[in-house]
Amino acid sequence: MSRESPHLTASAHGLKFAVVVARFNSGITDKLLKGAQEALTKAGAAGVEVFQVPGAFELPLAAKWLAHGGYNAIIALGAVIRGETPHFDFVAGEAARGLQQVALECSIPVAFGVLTTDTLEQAEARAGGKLGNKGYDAAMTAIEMAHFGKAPGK
Ligand code: INI
Repeated sequence: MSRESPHLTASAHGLKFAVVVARFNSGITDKLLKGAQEALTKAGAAGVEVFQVPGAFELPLAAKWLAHGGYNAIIALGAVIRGETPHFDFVAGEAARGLQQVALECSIPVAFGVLTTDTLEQAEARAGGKLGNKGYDAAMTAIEMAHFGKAPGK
């Protein structure tokens, strides 16, 4: 669990989740996936399906396709690490913008578990290292928002 997790302890009983994970920087994203799966298993999720895409740029379209798959929430995982060109800004920016767009247009929680860091070390610290696991945190956000989505009068 992340040291500074803002999440309530939640049960995920009866809830189904899609996890979509980018293979780019898989040394990091594999750990984010492990964290997300740990959170969902601990919370007793009724169903978890994992899908892979090449990179973070592909996450929004995959999330959009999954938005109508009967899931209570989607968890998007990726790692965008700054290089020497502006490529980082396009990939990270479009991943964030696109995932939020899917959430709002399709009315489904899409948790943003995409690391955007300057260095590999910063990513490692947030993927099961000394700063927790943002995949775990994203899954906890998805659980909380899935409950919110089922709440009467929302
Ligand atoms: N994709 C990532 O997920 N992380 C990165 O750090 C990254 N960098 O640095 O280039 C990256 N690029 C690939 C991108 O997501 C797309 O897969 C590619 O542009 C094809 O659409």
